[in-house]
Amino acid sequence: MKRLIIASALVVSLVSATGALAHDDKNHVKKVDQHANGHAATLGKPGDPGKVTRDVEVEMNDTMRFRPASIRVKRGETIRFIARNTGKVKHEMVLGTIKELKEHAGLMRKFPEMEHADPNQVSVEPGMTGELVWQFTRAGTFDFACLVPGHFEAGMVGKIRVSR
Ligand SMILES: [Cu+2]
Repeated sequence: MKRLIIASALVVSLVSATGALAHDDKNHVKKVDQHANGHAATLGKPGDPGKVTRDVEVEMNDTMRFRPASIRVKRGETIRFIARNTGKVKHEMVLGTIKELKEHAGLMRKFPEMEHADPNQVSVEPGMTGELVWQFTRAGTFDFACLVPGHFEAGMVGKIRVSR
C-alpha cells in the first residue's frame, strides 16, 4: 500500500508538471476508441519482418530503465527491436508519442489486467526476449515506454530520434 501511494504521488507530480491527463471517465471511453484506430500512427507503421534494415537490442531491467534509452534511426528504416528482459518482473516496450504513452499508462493503472498485443508493442516475461518490427516513416523525436503499471511513472521511458 505504501508503494502504491508513492506511485500515485509520482503520477500527480508528473501530471501537474505537464498539465496533461486531466480527463474524466467519459473522455476515457472516447480515448480508448481513438487509440484503437490510430495506434502510434505518427511514428510510422508495423514493419514487414522480411524487410528489416537493422536489429536494435534493447535491455529492460528492474531498475525501470531501458538500455539504451536513446535510439537513432533513419527515416524509412525498418527496425527489428530485440527486447531482452533481464529483470525478474514482466516489462514491455511500447512505441508512441509521450502523449499517447501517458494516456495509455493511465488506462493501465485503471485496468491493471488489461492485456494487449498491438503491433507497436511487445511484452516480455522475465528472462525472455521479444521482438518488435517497426518502420519509421516520419522524421522527428518519438518515445517508447514500459506500461506495466508503475514502470512508466518510475521513469521507464526512452527516446527514438528519426533523422531524414
Ligand atoms: Cu517495465
